[in-house]
Amino acid sequence: MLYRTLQSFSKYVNKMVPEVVFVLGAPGAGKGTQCTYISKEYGFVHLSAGDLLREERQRPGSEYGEMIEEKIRNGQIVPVEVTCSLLHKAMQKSGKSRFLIDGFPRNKDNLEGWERTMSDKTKLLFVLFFECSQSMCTERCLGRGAAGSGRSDDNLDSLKKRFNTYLNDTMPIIQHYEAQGLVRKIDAEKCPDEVFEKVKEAFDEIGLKTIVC
Ligand code: UP5
Ligand code: MG
Repeated sequence: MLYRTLQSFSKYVNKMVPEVVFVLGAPGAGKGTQCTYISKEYGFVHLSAGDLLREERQRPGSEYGEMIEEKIRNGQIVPVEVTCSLLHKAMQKSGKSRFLIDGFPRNKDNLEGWERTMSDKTKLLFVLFFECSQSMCTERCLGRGAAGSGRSDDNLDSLKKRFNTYLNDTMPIIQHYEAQGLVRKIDAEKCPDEVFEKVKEAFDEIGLKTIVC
């Protein structure tokens, strides 16, 4: 009897732990686009670390605004204390329990900061890794810039820096998770719908169900 009660209590507690999927890949690989599809189909809350930082940059009176702008324009990574705190607040505010964390963790500082402050409060389900060539990603971001994205980093100079950071700092993080068998690699060079078909396979593989409307 006691064993059963403890078992159902532990199931209840486990259910309460927020579940997280990290979404990584080069600048312009399609992380944001695919997260929109996933959140519609699987009910995850999409939290883009880049979007949260851009919002914080715009917030009147933010003590981090200038620092964030400089880092973003130069393709450098904002200190984890700032990003993690924005992510944590957004998770709490949502009141939900399943999150796609888009574009994070992208260096050792991010990884260590997350592990220090968030890993015991969350459960990492897996890491989605969108693989796309530098030339295709650059073309996509420049296209988005030309179409009026307003992003201060959608230009050739920033893109070169963003790519250097991606190769030097983010790839080792992806390899770190790969060594733990947590990475689902997706060919992101196809059209968005075809990419999403592969994403769905990854979600189905771990038994995540689509939302029934
Ligand atoms: N597009 C998308 N998919 C396509 C497809 N399959 N076929 C053809 N076109 C496709 O897509 C980019 C463009 O490509 C769009 O026009 C889209 O329509 C098209 P998107 O889905 O936006 O790609 P995404 O991978 O999200 O590209 P993004 O530019 O957002 O990636 P980044 O990782 O560079 O940007 P992010 O916003 O995450 O970070 C920006 C900066 O913030 C970083 O460089 C860094 O300075 C800072 N940052 C931190 O410091 N810490 C963090 O934790 C996060 C960010
Ligand atoms: Mg994005």
